[in-house]
This record gives sequence, structure tokens and C-alpha cells, in this order.
Amino acid sequence: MPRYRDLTHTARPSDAPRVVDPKNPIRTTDPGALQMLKLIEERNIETVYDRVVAQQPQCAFGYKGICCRICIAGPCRVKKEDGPGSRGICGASAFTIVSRNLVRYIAGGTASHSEHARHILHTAHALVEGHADDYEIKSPAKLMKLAQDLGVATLDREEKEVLKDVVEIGYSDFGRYQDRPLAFLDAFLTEGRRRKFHHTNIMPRAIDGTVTELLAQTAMGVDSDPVNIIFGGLKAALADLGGEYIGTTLSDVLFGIPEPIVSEANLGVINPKMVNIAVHGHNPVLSEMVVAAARKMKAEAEKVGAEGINIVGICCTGNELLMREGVYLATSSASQEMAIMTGALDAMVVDIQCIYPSVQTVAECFHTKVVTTEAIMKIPGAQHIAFNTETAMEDAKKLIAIAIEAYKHRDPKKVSIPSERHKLVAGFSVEALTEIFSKINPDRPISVLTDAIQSGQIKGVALMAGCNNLKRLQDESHITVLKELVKNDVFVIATGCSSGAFAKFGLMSPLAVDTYAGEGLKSFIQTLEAANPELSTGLPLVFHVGSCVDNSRGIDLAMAMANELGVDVPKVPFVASAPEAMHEKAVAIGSWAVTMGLPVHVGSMPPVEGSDLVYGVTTQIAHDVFGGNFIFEVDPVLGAQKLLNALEYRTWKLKIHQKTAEKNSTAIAQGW
Ligand code: BF8
Ligand code: SF4
Repeated sequence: MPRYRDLTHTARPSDAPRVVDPKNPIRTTDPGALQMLKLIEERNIETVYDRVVAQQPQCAFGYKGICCRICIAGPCRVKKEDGPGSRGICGASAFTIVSRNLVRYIAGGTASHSEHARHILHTAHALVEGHADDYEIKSPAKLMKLAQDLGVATLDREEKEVLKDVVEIGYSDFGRYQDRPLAFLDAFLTEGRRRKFHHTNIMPRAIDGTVTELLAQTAMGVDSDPVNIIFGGLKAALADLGGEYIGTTLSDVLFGIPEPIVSEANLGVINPKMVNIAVHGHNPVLSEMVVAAARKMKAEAEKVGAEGINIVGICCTGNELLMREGVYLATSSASQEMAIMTGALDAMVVDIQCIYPSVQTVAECFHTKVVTTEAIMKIPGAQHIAFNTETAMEDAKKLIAIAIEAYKHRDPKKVSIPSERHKLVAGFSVEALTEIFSKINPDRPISVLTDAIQSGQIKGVALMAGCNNLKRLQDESHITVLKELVKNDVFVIATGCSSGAFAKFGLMSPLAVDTYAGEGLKSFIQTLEAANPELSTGLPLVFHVGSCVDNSRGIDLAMAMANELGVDVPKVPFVASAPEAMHEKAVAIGSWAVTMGLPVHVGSMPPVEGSDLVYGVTTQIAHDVFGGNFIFEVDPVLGAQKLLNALEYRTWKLKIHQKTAEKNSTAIAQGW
């Protein structure tokens, strides 16, 4: 069987248009957002959909990654195949420029995720030092497990003492100078991956140091070797994964391990009779406190004539709250402005990342107050209330008071809330999934998943992740890839705005299983449900594993499957897809996923086509070195087909090697 059935071995994408319908401002398929579009047209409000059209056609040099702005002799563009125009002023070739630009995305993504992680560490640190009384250790079990993974003693010790040691290790992971690997990465890897990262010299020792080193490596006149630059990028991508592990594990310690929970999604969750507050961004340290404060301030809301306070989530902080608190998810990244346009949103409280500066412009047409809360994130015109972990509850109450005050100025004539809302079941941490599997096999729970693959009942597992990118229509690619995968019996887990899309469309509901799952997947989900009668929520078509930092949960599942099968990750029928990738964070995640050994589909073309060498390294050579590779394909049906081919290839090889091992009574071969 040829590799991924690509008979040409070029790994080229199809000829599908890179920007569909570039003049059409109706750039969404989200039913809630579509209901808002009519209204927007009547009121003549500018949205992201208009701005995408205004940017077309986008710069072809930038699009291919062959524009260099790293020093101010530039910008330099690669204009010709040869001669002086084929290089930048300093002599940098296309492969140098493309690879430098690409890995600087990774540096940005790693910095973002780790800033989030650093904030959570600070909160845990303040808690053990007695300066964050509004927080607690919600999951001592997670803390003890984490401590054991990190080699921290737990016997006869106070929880806070253990947490103190864990936090110290986390801090060292930001600034370690000794030649030791990142603890929050090393602790979770399979033996095979650990060896691979040492052999290829990409095991990071500190997050901040790795990001700085990458910026230094890619400065004007430093590294011009594209392969060396890419390896520097992969090291930073692994540091990103370490940051995600800090974020996920310590969030679980402070706010609880997610468990299956029922909620609803799409703009219809905004309640005309209540004070509506959207929490938008990424960091649960703030939004968890806003939820807790809202529960205490119902009476204040009633005093101004509202029935109560309705907290709704947007983007990843929405995902964090959805899976731990069952908070409604109002919408995801590309339709964030729509939440304000309902005219019923009294405040939008934001922390960091993926917040369009335009939310303030839109809010100025309504009574909505946009409030920024972090020192590194301000928006001109928006109010700023500094959020401190030391005074968390007090600060959260101030934020809610702003919303209650704004509610008094709500104009009923401007209120127009779409009817669209869908029930869903979320909260499937790896612990929750393991618990579900353990009802069938308590000794080896993950074998329930791997056996289903080996028997052919399901085709494998896919982690669907990533953003919205309006080069195609919002959510269309997420929904199409998902439908193709589940129809073909793939067990799908989802994070970030991918899970947001599924939630908004009603695909994260048990009701969707019958309609969309293939026979094998349907019977697998039914078997799990039958073994878990106490799970009153039922099981969904696609399993929500959280926010973007929680992609660490996805790779945890892949590694658990690898250990169960007795192989390393590159042999596991497990793939990833970011059908609408947009953010630098998505580039960092995709890059570590490839390094961890996964085939990774990306449905929006990153700027790598300006160098055949870089394109070849990311889509083919990476596979030879790490066992994972990028699959760039903008057509979502074809993208799904390529993922199915990758799963089929892995399952086929796995079976052959297992049969051989059984026949010869040996361990399964590793070097294939
Ligand atoms: O971290 S999926 S648009 S919200 S970057 Fe942003 Fe992308 Fe959404 Fe969450 Ni992730
Ligand atoms: Fe131009 Fe070289 Fe400067 Fe880049 S680093 S802008 S290619 S001179």
C-alpha cells in the first residue's frame, strides 16, 4: 500500500480555491451568526466578514511566506527564480525566509500558551503562599497524580506543601539553565518519544529560553539553514506542549477535573430577561471567579429588574467554563462580534488572546461594556479593571457590577437574539474517558479503544482542533471534516474553536449519533453507554476535551493508546486536524503534534509554498524523522479522505506487525 495512497508522492494539496468566494461577505455557515447577518445589513455594522472581503486579494508574497521583514533593510521579497531578485538584500534565499517566518509563528504561539500557563502558576503560587484565598485545591487527586508524575514526594505531606513543590518545578520550566529537560514535558512522554527528542536534539530545557533562542536563531544574519531553523522551531513547539501541560494540569488542580456535563451552545443562550456577561479569551483564573461572583450577586441583578445573571462563554475560556461549570457557550472566534450585536450583552469581560480589537467598535453601537483585565491586553476605548489573584472575588464583583449598571441602559429596540441554541454534553477529560472505558475493562481501560480499532469496529481516533479562518466560510470545514470522519467510524475528540463549531451546530449532542455516525462508531458509542447506565447525560457524537491548551489531553490519549499497543505514537491509528487554523498558537500545536508522531491535516494553507524544500520537510521528511507529517489540504472532503487514508495505513501496518509478533512469540517490532 503506498504511503497515504498518494500515488504521486508529492503531498501536494488539491487545486481547490484558497479563498472561496472572495467577494462574498456572507462568510459563515453558523446558523446563529447567519440569523444575525440580516440584522447587520439593515443596521450597516461592519464585521469581520466585511473586512475579509476588503483584504482580498491578499499579498501573494506574504501568502507564500517569501516576504522578509526581519530587519529594516527590508521588506525583501523573493521575486525571481534566480539572480539578485531571488534573494533578500542580505542574500537570504527563499528557504531561509520561509522557514524563519514559519518558526517565528511557533515562537509567538509558544509565548502565548506559556503566558497563560505562567498566570496559572502565579495563582497556584499565591494560593500556597496564602495570598489567594478565593482559590482552592479543587482536585487533590489530580495534584497527587501530578506530583507523582513529576517525582515530588506526597507521602504524609500537606496538599499545599506538595503544590508548592509542583509550582517550583513549573517555574523552573520557564527559566532553567541546567542541561535537564522540561519537567512538565518529560514526565508525560512515551519512552520512544523521549529518546527521539534527545537524538534529534530538540528536547527543550526551559520555555522562556527556547523562545528567546529561536528569536536569536532567526534574527538577521544568524541561521540560514532551513533544516536547522525548522529543528529550532520544533524545539519551541515542544516547549509549547510543556506550557500546555502546565496550563491543563494546574487548571484541573485548581478548578477540578472535567466530567461529563450538560449545557447548551450558540447565540440563543443569551437571555433577554437576564444580565448577560460574556467571558471571552482563555484564562480560567479570571472567568472561574466571574462565575463564582455571579452566583453571589443574583439579588443585585434583580434589583435592576433582571431575572438574574447569565454568564456565557466565547472562545477557549468558554470551553474551560463549559466543561467544568456547564456554562453556556455563546459562540466561537469568528462570530465574537455577533454576541454584542444581539443588543442584549451587557458586558464582555476579556482576558487574553483571540479577542478582536473590533469588539469595542461594535460595542460602541450598543450599551455593551467591554472590560479588559490583564496588564498586557488593553483595547483603546474599553474600560480596564486590573484583575489580581489576591483580590480575585472583589475584582470579579466589580466586573459584574459594571454589567448590572450597563443593563439599565439596554435599549429593548436594539435587542435581537437568534433562536439558535443546541443541547450538548461536554467535559471529557482523559480521566473521564478512562472512567467510561473502565466499566468495560477495569484493568486495561484504554484497550477498549484500541481493541475497537483492531477489530475494525472503529477506524481510529481523530483530534479535531483549531480556529476559524475566513478564507473559507466559518465552521464549514470543521463540520464537513467531522461528518466525513464520523460517517467512516472514526472516534473524534475536539478542542478549541473546532469544538465550538460542533457545539453550535448541535453535533456535540447524543442526538447527533444516530444521524451522523457510521454503523461501527454508533455501535461503539452504544456499547459505552450500555456499560455506563449511571451516566444520565448520554454520550455525544464528538467528545469535547477542552480548550486549546487542552490539546495536551488529546496527546495524552494518543500516548496511552501507544503504551497499550506496545508501540510508539507514530504507529497508533490517531490523527489530528485543524480545518480552519489561524493563530500562531495553532502553528505551535500542529508542529508539536507532527513531532509527537501524528499526521496533521491543516485546512488553511500556511505560508510555506514559497519554498519547495520547506514544503517537502513539513509534509514528507518530517514523517521520516518523527513519524508525523503535515497534510495541507484546503478542500475539507479531500482533507478528511487523506486522514482516513492515514488511519487505514497505520491500522494495516499495526495488524501485520502484531500478527508477526504473535507468530514468532516476540515483542512487536518498533522500527517500522
Ligand atoms: O486557543 S481555536 S481562534 S480561541 S487559537 Fe483562538 Fe484558535 Fe479559537 Fe482558543 Ni485556540
Ligand atoms: Fe531583507 Fe535579509 Fe533583512 Fe530579511 S534579513 S529583511 S532578507 S536584508
